[in-house]
Amino acid sequence: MKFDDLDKKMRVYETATDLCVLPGMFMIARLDGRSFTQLTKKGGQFEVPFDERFRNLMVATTESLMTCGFRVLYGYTESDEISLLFAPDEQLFGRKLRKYNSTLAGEASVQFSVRLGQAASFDCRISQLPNPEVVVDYFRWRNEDAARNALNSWCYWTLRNDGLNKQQATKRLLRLPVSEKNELLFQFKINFNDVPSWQKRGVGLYWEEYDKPSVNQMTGEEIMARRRRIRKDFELPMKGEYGEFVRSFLSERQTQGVT
Ligand SMILES: Nc1nc2c(ncn2[C@@H]2O[C@H](COP(=O)(O)OP(=O)(O)O)[C@@H](O)[C@H]2O)c(=O)[nH]1
Ligand SMILES: [Mg+2]
Repeated sequence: MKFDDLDKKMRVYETATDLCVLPGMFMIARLDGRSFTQLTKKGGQFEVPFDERFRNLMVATTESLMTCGFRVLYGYTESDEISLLFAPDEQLFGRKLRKYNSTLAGEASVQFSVRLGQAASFDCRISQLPNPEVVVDYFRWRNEDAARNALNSWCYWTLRNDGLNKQQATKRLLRLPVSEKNELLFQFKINFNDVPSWQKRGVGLYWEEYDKPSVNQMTGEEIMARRRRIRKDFELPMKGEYGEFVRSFLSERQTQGVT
């Protein structure tokens, strides 16, 4: 069989089941570290329950995903996961799902591994959301997940540090209401309100404009040039205010401004 014929024959098997995200659907990617419970435990290289160096690795990985060719309006990271909201009219790779999943998982894995100095990998999935309200709900969901995780992790490690083993600490926390988890921490002189915001609410990354002093090449005149850069927000707003904050990334100005 000639190469062209063979190519045509085989290509079908690769592409016939390709799924593309429909126009008008909002795309959000979520990447999650694979077996990071083990990875973070190994060699006791990270502090529990939260470690700033680990957080910085996640933030740097999120930033690299926002600057690797996709039009990402908002990046969000908590624990070992990253969420990315794409511009609604993103056309890269013809909106082919497999391209987004594989490229983003590969990019996150390599960026995180290089910074950590050891192999680590991420999986990726794409949510296809029908309207801005669901986009807001998505981010409120991950935000709430961060808060729940933070409370549980703080309680768990406080009990472990108090001498309980894995099973005892887990059992002690089983079905314990939120108020009693707060109370438990309080008994150890930990006020959950005072726990750093990034641990409870995660970290947001988004584009901001700024004026950069430069020189007009034609006239030699000093001018201010409008530039864009990524802002890392370690103090995200809460509840309803967070909803408004997420909604603002879908405003016309924001969705058209990303390059
Ligand atoms: N020590 C430490 N571990 C963390 C930190 N953030 C996330 N992790 C770990 O990352 C894991 C993420 O949970 P999950 O994705 O469900 O677990 P996985 O399936 O093993 O990746 C948690 O169980 C923690 O062990 C951190 O700041 N410090
Ligand atoms: Mg994980």
